[in-house]
Amino acid sequence: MIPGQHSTRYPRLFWQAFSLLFIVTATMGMGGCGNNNPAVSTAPSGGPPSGGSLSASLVQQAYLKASNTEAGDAFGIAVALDGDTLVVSATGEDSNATGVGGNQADNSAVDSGAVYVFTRTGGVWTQQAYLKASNTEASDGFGRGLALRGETLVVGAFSDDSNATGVGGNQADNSASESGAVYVFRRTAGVWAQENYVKASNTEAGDRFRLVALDGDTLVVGATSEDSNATGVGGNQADNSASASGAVYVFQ
Ligand SMILES: [Ca+2]
Ligand SMILES: [Ca+2]
Ligand SMILES: [Ca+2]
Ligand SMILES: [Ca+2]
Repeated sequence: MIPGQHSTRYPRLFWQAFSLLFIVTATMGMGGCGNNNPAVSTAPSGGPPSGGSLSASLVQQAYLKASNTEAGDAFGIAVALDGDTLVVSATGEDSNATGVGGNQADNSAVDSGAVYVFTRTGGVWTQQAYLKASNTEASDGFGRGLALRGETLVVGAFSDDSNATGVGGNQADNSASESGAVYVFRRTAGVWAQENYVKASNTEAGDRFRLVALDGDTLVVGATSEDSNATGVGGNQADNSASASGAVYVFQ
């Protein structure tokens, strides 16, 4: 998959020339365009910035690769950072493993995708975990969305194909091609485990439910190819007359 090229910058004069209302509208429109905008999936997870101390004399601290580097894996297509924990995804990774710590050497599930967790101790980064979906299959693109807050990690897979809706549905179904899914992982005493499998409330083929943001007890998921013509909050989810208009789902 080739990341989108949508710019997130406008000339200063643009901002000065239009009203606040128009700016808000334009910003919402940008967030919904394209299926593979890395700026969306890798944006900060929300809430007040925890940084602000970035040195003016930046130096590179580390050069990171996957534990099972191979051609075409696309390691780094999305990244998320919280404190001394860094997560990196590789949507082109090909192992058929499921869950945490599986067989990284397998290549039988092409482009299923993987997520790698790194931690930093005393300025030194090491890989802590190798994560796969609980229902790994070829072309699922696990890792297209990433958000990390404390001990909770959420991962979007843009091409998961289950027709399930809501939380904890049937992961084995494949009747809704590229509907997308989100996986919630939690770390306890340094050990990662999958906690939830999340789908949209109106799952349908091609919706690409997979871009995530996380803050506190709230999870937000974007599906840029959802097709309802509804407007605002709580509209008709069953409509399909506005192709790829996009939708956002909030979970708590
Ligand atoms: Ca691949
Ligand atoms: Ca591989
Ligand atoms: Ca599947
Ligand atoms: Ca629909």
